[in-house]
Amino acid sequence: MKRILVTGFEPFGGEAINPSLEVLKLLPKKIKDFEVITQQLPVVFGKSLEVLYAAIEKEKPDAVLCVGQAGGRKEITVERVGINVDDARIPDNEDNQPIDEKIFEDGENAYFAKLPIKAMVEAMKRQDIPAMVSNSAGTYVCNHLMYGLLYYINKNNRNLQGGFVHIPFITEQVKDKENVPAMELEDIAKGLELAIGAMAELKEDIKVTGGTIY
Ligand code: PCA
Repeated sequence: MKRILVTGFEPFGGEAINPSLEVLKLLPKKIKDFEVITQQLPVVFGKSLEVLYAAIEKEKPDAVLCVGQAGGRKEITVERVGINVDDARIPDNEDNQPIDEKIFEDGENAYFAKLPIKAMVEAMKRQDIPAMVSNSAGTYVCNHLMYGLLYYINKNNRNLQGGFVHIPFITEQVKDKENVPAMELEDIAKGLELAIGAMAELKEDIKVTGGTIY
C-alpha cells in the first residue's frame, strides 16, 4: 500500500486553534490506496521544514500534502506554486520575522506543486465542497514550507508527489469576527479526503482552467 504524509500547523497569529491541525484528526486512516500518516508542524521559519524533512526520512511516504490555514479565504485552495522568499507580515511562533530573505540560496525562484491540482479542485467541487486553485501561497510560513518541500523533492526525490492546500477558518473561529468567511470542519475534512483521492488516482493533471485575474 502507498503512504501519504499529511501535515497540519499548530495555532498562530492569536488564534486558539488551527483548523489544519484539527482536520488531521478527522481524516480516515486509509484513502483509496493511500495509508494516511499525519504530522503536526510548528509555525516557525526553518523549524517547520526540519520537522517535515525528519518525518519524510522516517516515514518514507509516496506523497506529501501539507495543509495550512488561510483565514479570510472562502474556499479550500490548492496551491500552484511556492516562491523562494520569506516576507513575514507577523512574527512566527518563535518571534522570527524575516523580510525579503531567500529560503534556499541555491534554489530556483519558484517550484510548481507536484500534484494534479486541477483534478483535486474538480473532485471537491463535484461534491459541492467550495474549492479553487490558488496562484499564491503568500510569503509566510506556509509558502516557506511548500517551497521547502518542493526544493527537497527537486533535489532529492523526484518520485515524491507533493504540495500544499490552504483551508479557511472554521465556523467557531469567526463567531466574534465580522464578515469573515468560514467552513464547517467536517466539510473541510471531506474536501481533503476527495483531494487526496484524486492524488491517489492521478499523476497527470486534467485540463480545466484555474486562472484568475486577481
Ligand atoms: N497558515 C500560515 C502559517 C501556518 C498556517 O496554518 C500561512 O498561511 O503562512
